Amino acid sequence: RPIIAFDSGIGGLTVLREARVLIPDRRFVYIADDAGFPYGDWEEEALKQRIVGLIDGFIGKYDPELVIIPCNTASTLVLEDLRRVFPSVPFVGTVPAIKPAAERTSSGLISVLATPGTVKRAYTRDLIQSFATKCHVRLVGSQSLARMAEMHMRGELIDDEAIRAEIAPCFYEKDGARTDIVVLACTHYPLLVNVFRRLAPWPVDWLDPAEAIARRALSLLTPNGTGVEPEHGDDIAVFTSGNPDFPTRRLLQGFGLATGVIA
Ligand code: DGN
Repeated sequence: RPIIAFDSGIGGLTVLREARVLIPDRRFVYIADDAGFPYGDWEEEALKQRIVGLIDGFIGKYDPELVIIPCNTASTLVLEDLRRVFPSVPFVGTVPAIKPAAERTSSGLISVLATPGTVKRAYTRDLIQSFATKCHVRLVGSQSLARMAEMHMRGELIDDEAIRAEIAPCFYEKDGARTDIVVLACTHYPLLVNVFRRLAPWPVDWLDPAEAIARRALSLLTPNGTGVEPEHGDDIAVFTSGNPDFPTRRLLQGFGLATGVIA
């Protein structure tokens, strides 16, 4: 039984990359809802129905051992519904890493960089209330960064000044202190982290939750009795709801992922 990973596009590959390292003895099915991309702009009820419907189809087809939702915009909206609708399937979500950021910050000033959807969710506000009341947390919603991450991965040119403008609000000062952690609360953003580092007005810790999510997924699996790892090239299948040429084999190879079946 495979592990399903589901995102609106290629952002979830940043989590899949870690999951395949920690969990080499499982097959993965990666689903990119490219036709629904970007999720940040969707009306909440419509997006819920779309995601539950798509996941339903793939659960029926694959009978997965576990489903990872490496997408903050989806997880902060629909994780509770998914657990209720599919009670026998374990789900691992991806939500803004506000708790680890609050534990780690020295200045007490944190920013959360996410899609407009994640920024406005009650779930995100609750995380701040529960774990970061001693810190100052600034939520920064970007309309365009996820799209720019997709362009960057396709080898298209992206504009430094446009990116600089998107990340600029993350950097602020208060009582002589300044932001020291920016939470990457959209799985697309680690794809741009080197660009962020280059353009940042000062160095910060860019918090990427991918490894923590992979660890959580591993902790929910029962050990593989056979101990046999899937054949290289046969351990991942990729599905897109959009243009079948995308994600491309080249992109997967760039991630160190074996080439997949694109259907
Ligand atoms: N990668 C998704 C996330 O983590 O929120 C969202 C990308 C998008 O659809 N804009």
